[in-house]
Amino acid sequence: MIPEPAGASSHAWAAIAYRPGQRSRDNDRFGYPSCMGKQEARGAGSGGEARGGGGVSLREFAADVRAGLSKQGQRELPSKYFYDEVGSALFEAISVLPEYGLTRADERIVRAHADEIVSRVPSPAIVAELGSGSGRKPRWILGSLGRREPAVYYPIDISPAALARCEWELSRIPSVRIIGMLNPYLEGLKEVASRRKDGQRILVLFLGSTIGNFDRPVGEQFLGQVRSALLPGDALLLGTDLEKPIPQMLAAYDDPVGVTAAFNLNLLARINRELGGDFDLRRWRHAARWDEQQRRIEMHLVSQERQTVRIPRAGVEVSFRQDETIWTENSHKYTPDLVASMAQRAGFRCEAQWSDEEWPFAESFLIAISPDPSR
Ligand code: AVI
Repeated sequence: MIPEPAGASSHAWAAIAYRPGQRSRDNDRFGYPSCMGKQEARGAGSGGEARGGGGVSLREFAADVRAGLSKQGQRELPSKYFYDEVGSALFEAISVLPEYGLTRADERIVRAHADEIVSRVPSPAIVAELGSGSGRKPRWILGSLGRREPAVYYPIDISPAALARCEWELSRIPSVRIIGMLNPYLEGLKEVASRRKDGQRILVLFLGSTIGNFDRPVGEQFLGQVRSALLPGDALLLGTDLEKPIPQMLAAYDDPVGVTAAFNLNLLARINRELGGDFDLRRWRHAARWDEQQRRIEMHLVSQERQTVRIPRAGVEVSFRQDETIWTENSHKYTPDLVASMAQRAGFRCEAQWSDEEWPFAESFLIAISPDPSR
């Protein structure tokens, strides 16, 4: 572990607490890097293993590609592999597209209600963020908290570059010390919890509707695991994108400029770069679909003709029919009530919700409740 600096983080590069070789299978599922500004990461795991963009081991990438593309029926690739250096830059571009209002709505709500959010967390408090983000959203909360008391902010991410960038962005907030945690989300949160001093409350930030990229039961299970790492009275600020008219949702995931298409296609390009694949990107197109039953946008890559693809470093050769798709991402949409009931099943009480007028999005302020209802 790299030791923490003695004083407050008045410089750009705050400490990164890194615990190698501790990734469990379950945590890995929740350990993909932040959804903003995911940058190239190297060495974010056990020593000596070859790594690709985003800090993921090439062996793991190859195994996931092999498993997903060898599936009978619907073939798939995990969305966590979107975020290599190119994919992270494309996601940054998506977040400023006029058709994709999610990121801006999230920031507007946090900014407008930062003082109230902070006032709901008793003093003294520390802040942990799942995903280190671009720093734009936590800035308002940390500014408010720093005006109240000296505070520590722990961004948790498996990408060292994303952490470094976040620390750079937030380094000048008065009275706030930043300690980056180079871990999967749940591991990092447990580590933060183990460092809390007597009487300190934790405010966890899980913004950007990242939860929407988990299957619904997995997302709920994840919230339950976050709850398990906390004590009653700790808080979770959860950002969720809300349902809106279908054409608006489809446009957000299939913009006319083609940035989202490039973001999706980059996954195939990444397989070519890192695993020696021979995907011909001109024979694939991006598609976004609304699944009415599951209430989610799905992203797919559609094979435009019959073709066979070889990926030597994943040890696969796959034939695709014309119009066959590879399913790459789910983005679930919510209603405010659905978020509150999901949170309740996971062990939280929803104390407040704020939404945005321009782009339906909800920020829910959740309090960890005692598992024993009589207490
Ligand atoms: C990161 N995540 C919340 C984004 C979303 O909206 O589901 C990822 C994304 N995929 C396409 N555009 C944005």
